[in-house]
Order: sequence, then C-alpha cells, then structure tokens
Amino acid sequence: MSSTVISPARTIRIGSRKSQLALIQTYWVQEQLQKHYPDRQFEVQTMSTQGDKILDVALSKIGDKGLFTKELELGMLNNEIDFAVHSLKDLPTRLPEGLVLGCVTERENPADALVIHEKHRDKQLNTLPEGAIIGTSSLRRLAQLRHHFPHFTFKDIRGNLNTRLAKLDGGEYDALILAVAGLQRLGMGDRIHQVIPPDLSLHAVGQGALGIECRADDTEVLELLKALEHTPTAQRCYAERSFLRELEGGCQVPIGVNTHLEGDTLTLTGIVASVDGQRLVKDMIAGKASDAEQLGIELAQRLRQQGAQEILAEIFAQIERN
Ligand code: DPM
Repeated sequence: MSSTVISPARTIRIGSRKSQLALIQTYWVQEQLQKHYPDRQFEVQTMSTQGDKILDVALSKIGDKGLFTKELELGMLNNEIDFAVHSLKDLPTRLPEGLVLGCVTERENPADALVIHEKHRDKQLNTLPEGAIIGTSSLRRLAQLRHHFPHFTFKDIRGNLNTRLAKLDGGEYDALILAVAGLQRLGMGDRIHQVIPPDLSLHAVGQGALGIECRADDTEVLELLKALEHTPTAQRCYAERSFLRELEGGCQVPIGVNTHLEGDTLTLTGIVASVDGQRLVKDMIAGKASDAEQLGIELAQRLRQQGAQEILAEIFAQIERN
C-alpha cells in the first residue's frame, strides 16, 4: 500500500500596525482572502512602528521614509510575517531588497476632506474667515492650500483621528484637512464637510488605496494576493509612484497627483509646490495605461525643467539643516 504525505498548507501571517485604521484595513484584507480561499488559514500579527511611537513631532520633521513600514519589513525579511498591509501612501516608493509591492487593492475616493468646527458649519474653504486655524501636518496640503488661501493660519497636528477631532471640537483649530478614505474607513464619513476639489489641492501618491508588501520570492503569497488586485487602481498608482520616485520625494515633500483612466488612456497630473505656497509647478501627461511607469517618469522630468528642480533642492537643503 502506498501512502502520500500531504503537507498541510501553511498559515499565512499578515503583519499590521496597531492603529485603529491599520487594523480595520488589515482585517478587511484578511476577510477578503478568507472568502477567496476558505480552506486556508490567515492570521494577523500586530507590530508598533516608529511612526506610531513618535506622536508629538510633525511628520515632515521626523522625516525618514519608511516611518510606518520599517518594522513590518524587517518582520517579513526575518520570516516572522508573510505580508504587510499598508495605506499605499505610507509605503515608500523604493522598497528594501527582497520585498515587492505584491498587490494594490481597489481605491476609495483619493481626495482630501475639510472637517470643520461646529461654529463654521455654514462655511466652506472659500468662506472661512481670515486667520482661521487649519490643522494639518502634511506639507503637500499646507503648500497647496496656502497658495489659494494665504489668509489662513496653518498649524501642525498629530495623533490619531480621534485625538485630532477632539482638538478640533475643543476649539484648538477651526478646521482640519484629512483624507476622505481614512475618515470613511473609520466610520466617520459624516465628519466630511467638503471634499476638496483637485483644482485647490491634489492628493498624495497612492492615497485611498491599500498596498500589500511581501517577499519577492514568495510565489505562493504572490499568487494568493492576485485575488485582491484591482488593475485600474494599480495602473494609476504605478504611474503616481513612479512620478514620486523620479522626484526622489517622500512624505516630507509637497508633491500631489491626480490620475484618471478612461479605457486604456491614463492621465496623470502632478504638482510640486514650495512650502510657502508661492510657487506651484503643475503639468499633466496622458498615454497608454500599460506605460504607467514611463508616464510618471516623463511627467517628473517635465516638472523638473519647469522649476520643480529648484523647489525640491531648497526643500532637501532645508531638511539637511534640520
Ligand atoms: C502621508 C501623509 C499623511 C499620512 C502626507 C500627505 C497625512 C499627514 C497629516 C504620506 N501619510 O498626505 O501629504 O496630515 O498629518 C495617512 C492617512 C491615511 C493614510 C491619514 C490622512 C488614510 C488615507 C489612505 C497619514 N496615511 O491622510 O488624513 O489610506 O490613503
């Protein structure tokens, strides 16, 4: 009698940050995978990242790329977890050797939202009073909004969403700028007072999508993840990420994008702004979606020639001095 040894399928270990938003995103991914592969085991392992520990300093000042991803990446390289779920916009455009972006999920609304104090409920961005205190620690939001609304006062804000909303409601700020997608995922979509249109502010690269990072040689995980891949979102995000990569930008640089996909035509708009909001360099490019990465590179080169080079050089010099 012959016997066959069937090795049991391995349990797939999903790494996540511990923040409420990260966990919601990770459990969503786990649930989707479980639906596609009911016979497989998926378990979640949480880890704290540097970005979760440093809460009192502006993001743009602590800088270093990978603030929210490094610990998870080490976990994958040390074979403690098999993949990690990130907000794609927090995932650096260059990944450590041995890791890849294995999957991009369907994007939610990538725009930013204005969230306001009760007393301004009848107002919009363009009717908020002179001197209104706007909370954000994103240089991208700061620079673009300062350009259009130089009469506002912009003030850093950190902490999780609940902390930020408590500061707003307590009167420390008149309004906050936050991602539509984050508010919606946390069940706080009702706090969105105005969705900020692209002519006032372009969103961050990858905003609204989840990116799943895994080991480059883990063919089994790469195959499993295909079930969650959303090709139109992935094409748009590959163009956006290649644009940012070519500009050597990270979370410290005021760079925004907007993409559209119609049929096979991908349109990418990009902006590089000076922190004071005085200079905006903006342009767009369209081409085949299959050339997404090339489009991002070309747009970045065009913007450099149109003045983005000087703006970026100033910002990088400033970062060096800090
Ligand atoms: C990055 C930025 C911010 C986050 C910078 C930017 C916002 C920082 C702030 C790269 N990551 O957008 O220009 O305003 O203090 C972050 C949020 C989400 C993922 C929250 C938000 C949810 C949306 C998503 C923080 N990372 O942007 O309001 O998953 O795309």
